[in-house]
Amino acid sequence: DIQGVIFDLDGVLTDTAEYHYRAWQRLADEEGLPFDREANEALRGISRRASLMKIIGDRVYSEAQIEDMMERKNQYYVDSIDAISPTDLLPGVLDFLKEIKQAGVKTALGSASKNARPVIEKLGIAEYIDVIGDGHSVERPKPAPDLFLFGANELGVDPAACVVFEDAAAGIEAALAAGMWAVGLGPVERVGEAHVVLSSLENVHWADLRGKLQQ
Ligand code: B16
Ligand code: MG
Repeated sequence: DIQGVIFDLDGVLTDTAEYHYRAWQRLADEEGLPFDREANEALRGISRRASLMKIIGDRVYSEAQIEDMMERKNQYYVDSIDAISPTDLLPGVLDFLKEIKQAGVKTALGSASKNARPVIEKLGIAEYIDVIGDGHSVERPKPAPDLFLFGANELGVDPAACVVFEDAAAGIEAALAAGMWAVGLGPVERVGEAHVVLSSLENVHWADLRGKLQQ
């Protein structure tokens, strides 16, 4: 039976993607690097460094310049998330969190972001998340299974009894590599490898979903 739920953050509980996008765009403009909303799609769910590598492409920078650019982008991002509030929760999230808590299911966050903790607090959902796995928790980013395995281990739940909610292809891959159930949120073209694909958490009920996953 499923005993643990692991949530990705950006694209699942809230849409910080827009803030990440604006911060990267500002950095790219300052550096004269080509970047736009479409290019930003390829950054969904991937780490800060991997994102910058995609933006700089085959241009050559020193490690010091790379670190400086990552730091600047992060500063723009951190400034912009200051305004996050519970109204930034995606549709259905709060009801779903309440429902699974009621059902006695344990919950973990499995986000690539090093800023996940303050975002969870600003969203007002810290009381619904038992364990935080974030960009500080493990070395290897998604699609490696490490972050989700960290969450399961901290929860004390067998990976096979965990379900991951993800909006990124790399996240679904990571969940499957961890031997967990995967629920994809978004278009089939992106998250079609998941066991169940949903458009959002709106009107999703734990009892139904659990049945769908285990049959
Ligand atoms: P940070 P998730 C990811 O969050 C974002 O989708 C991705 O755009 C970002 O680069 C990554 O976190 C790292 O974030 O720069 O704050 O450490 O989807 O894994 O919750
Ligand atoms: Mg995500």
